[in-house]
Amino acid sequence: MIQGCIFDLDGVIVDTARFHFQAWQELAHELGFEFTEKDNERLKGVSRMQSLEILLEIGGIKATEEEKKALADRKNQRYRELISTLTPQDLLPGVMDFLYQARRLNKNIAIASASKNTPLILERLGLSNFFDAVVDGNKITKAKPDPEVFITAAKELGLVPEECVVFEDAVAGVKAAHLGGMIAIGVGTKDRLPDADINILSFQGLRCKHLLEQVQNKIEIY
Ligand code: B16
Ligand code: MG
Repeated sequence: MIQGCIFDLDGVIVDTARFHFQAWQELAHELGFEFTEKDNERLKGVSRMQSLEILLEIGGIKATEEEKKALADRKNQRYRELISTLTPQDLLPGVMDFLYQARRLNKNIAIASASKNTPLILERLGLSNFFDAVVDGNKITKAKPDPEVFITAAKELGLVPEECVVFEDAVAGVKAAHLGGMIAIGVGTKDRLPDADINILSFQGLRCKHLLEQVQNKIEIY
């Protein structure tokens, strides 16, 4: 029986991907190359330093460890400037209603994000004390697709992985959920997230009870 819902943050609760994209793109321009929205897909759910590695590979740029650290810091400073403009209005459509439905069904809810900026984002959204557990890039050492972030979240909720369902918008995140032994709900099309057990396009109008029944059916089939 599903007892816990674990939500990725960026791209699931709030659309911060456009800010990550803007900050990485500005860095690419400073370094003298183009970085497209399609390139940005490869960075979703991936840690900051891994994202930088991908960006430098796209630009064909070599850098020392020290230079990489400085570049990542520069991007993060810009990103924090951009996310400081977030307000509760920036929650993705239907998210708040869905979270309240989960609460009414007595489900535990957690955030599991690769982002070290999770505390600032939750504060801007007015959700600092809303979740039963928050596991983010400051608490974990292994980035998605490693399941560490989801396994830790389940543990903090006092649940076993089989009792949890994960909501994810990134390919690496869906893989991490599966490696952790959890059902993955892909927030995005089947085209973009082909391995998700169930795909939803948004939380708008979504009935939590109905969705969890669908999840339960999947578990029984598997
Ligand atoms: P930061 P999620 C991920 O968050 C983002 O999808 C990814 O693009 C970003 O590089 C990563 O967080 C690290 O973020 O630089 O803020 O620590 O999707 O796991 O919530
Ligand atoms: Mg995400």
